[in-house]
Amino acid sequence: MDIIYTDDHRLRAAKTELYGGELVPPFECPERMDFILEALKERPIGSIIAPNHYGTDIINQVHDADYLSFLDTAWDEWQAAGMKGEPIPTVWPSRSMPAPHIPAFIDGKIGYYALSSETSIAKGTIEAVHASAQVALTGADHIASGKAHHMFSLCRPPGHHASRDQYGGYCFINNAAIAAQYMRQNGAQKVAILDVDFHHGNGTQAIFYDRDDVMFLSLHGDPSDAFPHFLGYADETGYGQGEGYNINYPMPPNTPYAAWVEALDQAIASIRAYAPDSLIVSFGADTYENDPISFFKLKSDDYFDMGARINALGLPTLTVMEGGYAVKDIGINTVNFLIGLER
Ligand code: 5XA
Ligand code: ZN
Repeated sequence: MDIIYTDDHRLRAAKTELYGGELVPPFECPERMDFILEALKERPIGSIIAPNHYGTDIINQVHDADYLSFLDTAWDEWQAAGMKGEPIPTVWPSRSMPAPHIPAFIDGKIGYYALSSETSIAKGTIEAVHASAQVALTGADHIASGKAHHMFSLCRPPGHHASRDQYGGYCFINNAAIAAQYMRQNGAQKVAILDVDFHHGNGTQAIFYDRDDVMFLSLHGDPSDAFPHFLGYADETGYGQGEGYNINYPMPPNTPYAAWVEALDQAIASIRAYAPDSLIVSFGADTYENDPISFFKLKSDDYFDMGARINALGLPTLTVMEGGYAVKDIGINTVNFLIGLER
């Protein structure tokens, strides 16, 4: 399995994350990629190749134009307003303000386009975000063109929390969603996205919620206890044409692999019944027992089995990197998954 990767992710190097009432160094940091690359060097699974460039057509189909132009200029506008630190939203259109205008001033705009407050935008963020999107599109192209049966898009920043017009949870452009849209436009009639990151992929769910050509299945920490809190419940099953094509498996604190894998097997059975042309796995290693911001109890060896079960579907599969913050072990766990996937 080849790996798509670019060093351009390093352009995203925010200094601050609002966590536990304090400004701390972001959990989502460039070192995450270094540990994965190191593990891939120790246990090679294929070549590491640079992304191609596919422009912005597909990105424009998945995200709104006003949101993308906000991302383009947010850092510069924040600087121009004379702000000292990194942009963190302080006000939102709340339930009592249901039809918000888009404010002109950057402080208001950030509140409009952010879904959460941990994700600081910094100099270089937008460049890294677009590079990450091209990493996803390159992986999608290799699968859609039949050049490869398995590909790994080593995306950073991640994407699954980004909706059509909101960023947050360290995500800006939804890499898995643009990969699915690319595949749909390049031969696939049906695509399934299986999200095994600890957090619910609220952005991916929202983007495809009313569609039956992209099925979305997510295994995650129960949103009643875990970020993103306001989406990811089991009764969210799709809307209109999309009814029945969204499946959530929320699970409680301390879930071990033995329980988690029962949900995985159910998801796999649903994917088999859907019979997609290709599969996208939103992979996060934050299901790991030592992840600092998550609460599942998966062990390093469990990732082999996870990969092998998904591989048994026999589908052309693109794995897209999402979260995982136990940086010392993120490489081991990710490579275990990828090796399992090729078993
Ligand atoms: O998959 N999403 C993440 O790992 C980010 C969660 C951010 C929580 N504040
Ligand atoms: Zn996550």
